[in-house]
Amino acid sequence: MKGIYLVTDEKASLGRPVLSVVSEAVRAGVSCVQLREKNKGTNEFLKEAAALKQLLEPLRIPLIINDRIDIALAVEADGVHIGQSDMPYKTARRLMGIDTIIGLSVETWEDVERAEELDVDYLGVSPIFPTPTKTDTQSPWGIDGLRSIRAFSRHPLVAIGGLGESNLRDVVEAGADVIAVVSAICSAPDPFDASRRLVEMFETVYSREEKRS
Ligand code: TZP
Ligand code: MG
Repeated sequence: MKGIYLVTDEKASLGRPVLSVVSEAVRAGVSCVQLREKNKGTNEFLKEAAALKQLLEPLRIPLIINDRIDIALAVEADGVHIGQSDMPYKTARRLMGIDTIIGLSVETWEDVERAEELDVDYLGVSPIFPTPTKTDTQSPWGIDGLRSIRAFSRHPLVAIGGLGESNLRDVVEAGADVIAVVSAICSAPDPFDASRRLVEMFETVYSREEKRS
């Protein structure tokens, strides 16, 4: 697992439909898409998930659903992303099956330690920096926190929160395998161009890191 991971947010998309932002981003090479809907009813969420599944499946880009295992199962999404107060990992795994992706947010060091016992597919290191996109968070990990998690954890790390072109290099160098963004793509004047620049920058920095290790 590596690359740029788009997390959707209709509110942050400057009036554009989520589907159009996602299609531009995948055309530019993002590796993974998470549908995150905080304000929609189940029916609308389900329709959006089905539309994204139709777009992403032929491209072999994983579709991850935030929080809602029922929606993920209904559209046969590739996985779910759960937070510490969502359905517990083991229950989510039992419902989703072994071949799906389950990502878990870690917001405290205790979360990181507990996750070591779980066969999650990645940790969402949340948030790296403070971000207006999500304000109900614990204190940010910062680059040093991310580095400590990298040294301790056996799991792939997806960094999220306040990330974009200006800090991508530092975050990858500190050990992130994946850079997750909302506003850097959803709120960009041109989501294709913004995604392209992030993807290219990621590839340059990550391949340098791989050579080093
Ligand atoms: N989880 C932790 S921070 C965050 C989420 C969903 C929002 C990230 O948004 P942005 O705009 O990329 O900072
Ligand atoms: Mg959640």
